[in-house]
Amino acid sequence: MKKSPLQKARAAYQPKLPIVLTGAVKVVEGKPTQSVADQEKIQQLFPNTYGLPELTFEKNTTPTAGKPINVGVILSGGQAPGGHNVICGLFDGIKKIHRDSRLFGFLMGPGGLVDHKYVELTASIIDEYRNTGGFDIIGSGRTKLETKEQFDSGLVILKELGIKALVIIGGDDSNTNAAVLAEYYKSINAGVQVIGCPKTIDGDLKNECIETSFGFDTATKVYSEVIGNIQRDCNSAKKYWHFIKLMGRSASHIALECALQTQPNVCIISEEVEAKNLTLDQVVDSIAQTVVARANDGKNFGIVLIPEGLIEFIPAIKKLIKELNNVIALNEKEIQGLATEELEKFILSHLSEENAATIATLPATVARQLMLDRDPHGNVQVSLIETEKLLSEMVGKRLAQLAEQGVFKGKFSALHHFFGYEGRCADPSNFDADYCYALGFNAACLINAGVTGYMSSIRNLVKPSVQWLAGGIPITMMMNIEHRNGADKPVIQKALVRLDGAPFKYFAAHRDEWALNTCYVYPGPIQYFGPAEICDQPSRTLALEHQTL
Ligand code: FBP
Repeated sequence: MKKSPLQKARAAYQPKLPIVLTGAVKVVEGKPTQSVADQEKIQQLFPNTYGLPELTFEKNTTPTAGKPINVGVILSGGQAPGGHNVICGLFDGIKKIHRDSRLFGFLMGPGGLVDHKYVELTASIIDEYRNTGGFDIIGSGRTKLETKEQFDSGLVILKELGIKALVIIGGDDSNTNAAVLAEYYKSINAGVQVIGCPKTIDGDLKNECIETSFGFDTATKVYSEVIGNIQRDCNSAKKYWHFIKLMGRSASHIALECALQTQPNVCIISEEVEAKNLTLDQVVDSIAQTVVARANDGKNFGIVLIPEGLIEFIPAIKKLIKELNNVIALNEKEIQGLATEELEKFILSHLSEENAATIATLPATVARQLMLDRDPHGNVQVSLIETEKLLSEMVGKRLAQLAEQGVFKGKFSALHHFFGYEGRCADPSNFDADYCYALGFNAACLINAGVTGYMSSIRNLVKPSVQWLAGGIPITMMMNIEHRNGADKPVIQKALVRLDGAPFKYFAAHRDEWALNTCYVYPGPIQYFGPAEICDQPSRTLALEHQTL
């Protein structure tokens, strides 16, 4: 395989392992744990894996001889930079336990376990993927591991390969499923441990014990580089407003982090829109006001960052989507085979007055997308909605009204961008390369400790990586009960942007200045080689949350 010069240099990078994991480790047990909410119900659902203690690894002065162990690994959900290093760390970790240990990768996500599709990951394969982006070593998928049939089918291949532990690298849903699988295998004495690893560029799998999910650091650095480049262009030509949508299915962590890194004129935070019960018109008005204020100062250009999930956080649209889903689900037979126009008419005639009024305020293309574009489960495909175009179109209309009233005397010309896939498979930053390698290596230590239902946890992340702390957190500790698809389910609590958290507070304290003045910061590309202050810095979110800024 042909490699670029950077790829070759990067292959030689040796991730910096926390000192505590560099020799023999001993396990220190903390106090028994409780789930974040709904303790009784979660305990009932996880009788074998509830209440386990937090684990911390410390250096052991007396090394113990390990036995060979066969381990399986799965990549689940959207790609995130550093996934390969989790697998490399896991491989090196189990080889350190015993050189005859073996690692099997299940192909294309959890479906590979159910369908018995796998590959043995040997040293020569692993070495090709060290410090690289992507999930292509074994592929990823979104099959949900939920049913007893799937668990039993998986167990057949695990037994056949002599696998004693399975590592699931995924987001909140995949780790929820890992906990359910761990509980089931424990309840039937299957002899298979299950360990989770926190992955997602969205940054919404975090809590007191998991400081960040991997991939967030690299993805936001990539997006911030490109936003910075656009800001330079914008400040050079001084003639465009750039509307930039940023990935992140639900939470706005990515948009917020990019705003902290680049200081744009506007950044919408979905969680704030919801908390303030803002309408779409109010969001549009606030952007239009910034455009007017800048125009009054002779600046007919600017940058607006928009989180991908915004539309679902606008309370009125949330209500509308809920009713649309119901109308479609309850009238399945009636609407089957209807031509587009008839279908639109049918849906509109079944909406409440309030929701009909909301849909009437939306541009026709968006209203149609909300009514007609459905996923296989019948849900609105919100991620397909071009929010960046929707907002700029509405801002344009508002400015035209303001121009008629003589309030807006400037020019408004908008360009649109969506950054998501560009960052998900980038070569991991040094932070993610080190963090992921440590997560994988640490997962091997948890396997060696004989535990199940734990998530690999590496903490103290704002410190240099050698000082990081390592251990395991019972997954049930992160769970609560949520009502999903008509039923109460135990799930890992999703971490949304906290309006009382330090990253949002910093942003809120500076945004007025960033709106009117041009305070752009140009982060430039990720640097892999050079001084630590350029190459090894964690995200601003992490630094602010742990007060090192
Ligand atoms: P995960 O939650 O699985 O990590 O995926 C995150 C994400 O990148 C979201 O930001 C985005 O909305 C979604 O995946 C896109 O999904 P797909 O890869 O299926 O297009």
